[in-house]
Amino acid sequence: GVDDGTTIETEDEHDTDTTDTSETAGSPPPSISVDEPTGGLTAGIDPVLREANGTWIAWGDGDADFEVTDKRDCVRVPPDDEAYTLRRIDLSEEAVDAYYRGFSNRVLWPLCHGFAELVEERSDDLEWYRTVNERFAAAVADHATEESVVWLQDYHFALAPRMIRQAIPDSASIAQFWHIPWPSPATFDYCPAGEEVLEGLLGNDLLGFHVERYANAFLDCVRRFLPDATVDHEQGTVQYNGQTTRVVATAMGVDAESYDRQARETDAAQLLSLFDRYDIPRNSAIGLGVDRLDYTKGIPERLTALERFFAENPSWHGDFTFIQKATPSRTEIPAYARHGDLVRSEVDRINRRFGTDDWQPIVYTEEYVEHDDLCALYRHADVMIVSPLIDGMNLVAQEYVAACVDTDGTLLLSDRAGAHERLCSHAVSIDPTDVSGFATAIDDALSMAPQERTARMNALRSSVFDGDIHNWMATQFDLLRRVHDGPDAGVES
Ligand code: ADQ
Repeated sequence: GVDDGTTIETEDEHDTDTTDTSETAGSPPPSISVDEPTGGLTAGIDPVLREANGTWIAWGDGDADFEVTDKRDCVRVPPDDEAYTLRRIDLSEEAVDAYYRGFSNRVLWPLCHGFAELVEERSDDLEWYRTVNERFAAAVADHATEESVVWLQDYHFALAPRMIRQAIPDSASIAQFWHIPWPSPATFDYCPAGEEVLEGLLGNDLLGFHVERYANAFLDCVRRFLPDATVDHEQGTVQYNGQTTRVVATAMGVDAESYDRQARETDAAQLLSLFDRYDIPRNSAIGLGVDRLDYTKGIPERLTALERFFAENPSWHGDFTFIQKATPSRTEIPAYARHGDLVRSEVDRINRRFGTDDWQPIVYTEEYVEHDDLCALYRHADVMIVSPLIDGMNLVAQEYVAACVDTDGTLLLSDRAGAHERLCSHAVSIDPTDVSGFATAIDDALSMAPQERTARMNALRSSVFDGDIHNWMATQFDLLRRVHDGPDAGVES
């Protein structure tokens, strides 16, 4: 585990509130209720925080969040077992728009995913990104001691590590995990203030990516854009401005046991009520997609492949239904709004083409799915389709495997997801842009012999359980301790 002095700083996926607090007038402490958010980062980090018993510094824009921050108070969460401290940073709407919906998600997100044509530079966004990074760095400095471990999450804090390094004792350690891909130098060349971004990240002792190719791309960018840095590709180190940064690949996993346990608790009645809710014929085989509504997730390509599959396989009409759960995300950004419209109109078009009075080939819903319903769907889906055009890792693929307790489902997985490196040998690999190969893979998955399906799923389950979230966390802290204290440092358990 991690000692109590740990300071963990992160950003919460903004699409749903992480924590909803409401205060009874004049009677602290406030009562707090928690909604589980949608987004891989928070889904992954909450169990880490519970184990670490640290301080989570995050921002929020809900009224209730302001009540907490107005008191300049930290709260212990979650309310039922007070496992860690939450410190909220209040950001104005202008700051959120420029920092989060601006530089983070109109510049860094598309750029890191190789969508340079979707980068939108607006005049004040970069300055706000700097300001918010400074505010977080100052908050970390408030909490940090000589022994602190500061752990930053993701692309919203590219500048903060260097600022934190200057503000806290030298003996404290700083690490960051970058949850999304890192682009090639040719693409990174389009990054406004690219050198500043690289310099910011080189304030870390340890910088983690999901897979080697992103770590290598980062080193390539440092070599190209910071000529004064010394890059050792073999050791994965950069020396710059008197600081050494170790750059590593450590693939993130999920809390596999909890998905397994929750899936085993689902019963046939729960599944039937889901079938009834979505008007699915009771004998239909089920395909499933679960994604944020993001242009990187390959949902239109998946719909095109399904259309081809239904066109070529009329015998499956009425006997196979595809459920697509899509969670609206970053909807104020035009590229996301356009993408949402495209997905919805494609679903309508395909349903009009093949649907009958009793059956729709695609059940599309944007509603939030409760965790137990999600696990019921994962458990009973015959085919899970995860088809991103590019994805740092993709946790949905791993959640499905962990919840597939009857070992009778098949995972179709894009060869462009980070998760593919871990799961490719026993998932059915697809190229999401190859319509014909993708449609054939859907047919193959539905027709696969039960023994093969089970053998593949058992192998997938071993990988997902071996590399779960606890393993990822232990690896991060083990590496950080070694980087910070030298290779002979002991590892606390
Ligand atoms: P995301 O892009 O958010 O994460 P992903 O890893 O698939 O993508 O995680 C999504 C999470 O949201 C999953 O835990 C899933 O269960 C949940 N979710 C999605 N839609 C839902 C719905 N309709 N109802 C309920 N839950 C839903 C980013 C990177 C990924 C990387 C993660 C973690 O883009 O590549 O895997 O961070 O590093």
